[in-house]
Amino acid sequence: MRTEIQSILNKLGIKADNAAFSTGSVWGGDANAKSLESYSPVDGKIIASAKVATAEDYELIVKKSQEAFKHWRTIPAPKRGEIVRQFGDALRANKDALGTLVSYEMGKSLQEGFGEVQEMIDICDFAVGLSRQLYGLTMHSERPNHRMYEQWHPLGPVGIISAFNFPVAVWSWNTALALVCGNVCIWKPSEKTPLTAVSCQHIIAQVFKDNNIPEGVCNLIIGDKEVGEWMTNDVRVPLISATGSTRMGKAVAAAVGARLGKSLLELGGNNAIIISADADLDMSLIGAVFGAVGTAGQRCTSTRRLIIHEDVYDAFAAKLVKAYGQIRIGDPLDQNNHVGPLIDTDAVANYLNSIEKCKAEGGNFLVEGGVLEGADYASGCYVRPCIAEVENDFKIVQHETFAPILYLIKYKTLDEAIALQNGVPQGLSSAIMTLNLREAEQFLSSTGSDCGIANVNIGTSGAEIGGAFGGEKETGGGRESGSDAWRAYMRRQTNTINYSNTLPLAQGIKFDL
Ligand code: UN1
Repeated sequence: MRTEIQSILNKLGIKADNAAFSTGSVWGGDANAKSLESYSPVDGKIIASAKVATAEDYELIVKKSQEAFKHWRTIPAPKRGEIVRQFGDALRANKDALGTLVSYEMGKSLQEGFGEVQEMIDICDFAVGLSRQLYGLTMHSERPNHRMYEQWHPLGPVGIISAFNFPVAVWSWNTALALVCGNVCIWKPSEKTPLTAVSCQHIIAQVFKDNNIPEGVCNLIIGDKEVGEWMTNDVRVPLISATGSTRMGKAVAAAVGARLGKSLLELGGNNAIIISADADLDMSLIGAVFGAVGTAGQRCTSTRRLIIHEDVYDAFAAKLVKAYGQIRIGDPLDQNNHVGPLIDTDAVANYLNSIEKCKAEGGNFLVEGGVLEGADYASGCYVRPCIAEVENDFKIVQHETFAPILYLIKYKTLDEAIALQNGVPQGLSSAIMTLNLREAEQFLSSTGSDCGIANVNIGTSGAEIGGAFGGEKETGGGRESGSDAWRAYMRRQTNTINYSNTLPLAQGIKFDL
């Protein structure tokens, strides 16, 4: 392991990185359970190994969390917010260390690793304010001397299933909101990024300990698909918030739906930017290239398609090809590089397979893909971002490939462009680049983009935490992070109070004894 990473682990106080679960300060697991290894895609080395949780471990976690919930929900929301504020401060103190570890374990550029931790800090700040704003409405009762209002109560243990691509930020979006709402959390991180999860658990557990909060409020459980299935099938976990592929989300929705639980799904995207004839092409270039190659195309918000007006198509395609020639691929911890590796060699195989399929369907590659070879790329996970001219209805274009493959599609009219943009099964993020007000407003209207996120003169990725994050159709319909996404983490209760000295019935019904 690199020495800088070892010193980061020391700084984060990680000693028990082989444990299968943590309820706070206590780490545990069956020593004979099978291990899960965390490989860095940066150099292919094993960074750590973690035990996989057993069914007994899981039981213990759920029981602890139920116990902790009884106490946590009684702490006033602003006091819970104060603890989240301290968590945000702990993240500030550890931003460099955690951001570097994210970059090393997941492979995103160091800048994006720091950005990910910044998102965590931002959501903590948001949640602190929110802890004084968990508003319900008041209504006028139809009966005299009656008062009607609604209030929001916590749900209980919230199951958080997160993906490798944002190994820590998406957990924190869920956790910060769930905590101020009075819930406790059980986190199953991606099996590809257990070490960053262990680090976060160390950081947050210390905050709880410093505040004398009994353990079990934030729990970590490491494991594979089976652990996720225990959670999704468990009536004791009223809400499952899951981030990942559409295939995974359908399984989660079916299992949680079968027990009438709540699920919050943030699944695949197939995000497009429309580049209008009235676009600022230089600005569009930055949005398109960052959107397509940032995080090596492994964001759910990554730009996968560019829908370009025929009048600017050739000029913009030429700019793109030139820009792709300048992209530096390599060690993401070296800030001179723009693009790091894919998460693992399976992802590389998937990338190559998608390129083959695209060619078989008639895709014309303006920038060829391929796997980089040589000592600097020994992990076998470094690939070239590529660009192909395609038709929107190619099967491969309809599918989300989690890799830096950018598809170009030509259009004539804005109606056609919007139909193309909407003409995929997914509905997460979308954008239009235009200086034409009419075009921008049409794109944002009810006949425009069908996505959860629709931007003007901004790319598809890099959303701020203040807005609700998520999308429609196969993206799953969930909303996390800002705006009123907190409501998903609470149950609503309507209260009607009679302070009169009679008991009138609603709807004017007479019932005299
Ligand atoms: C994800 O890829 O799952 O909007 C989350 C963005 C980031 C979050 C992405 N703020 O690109």
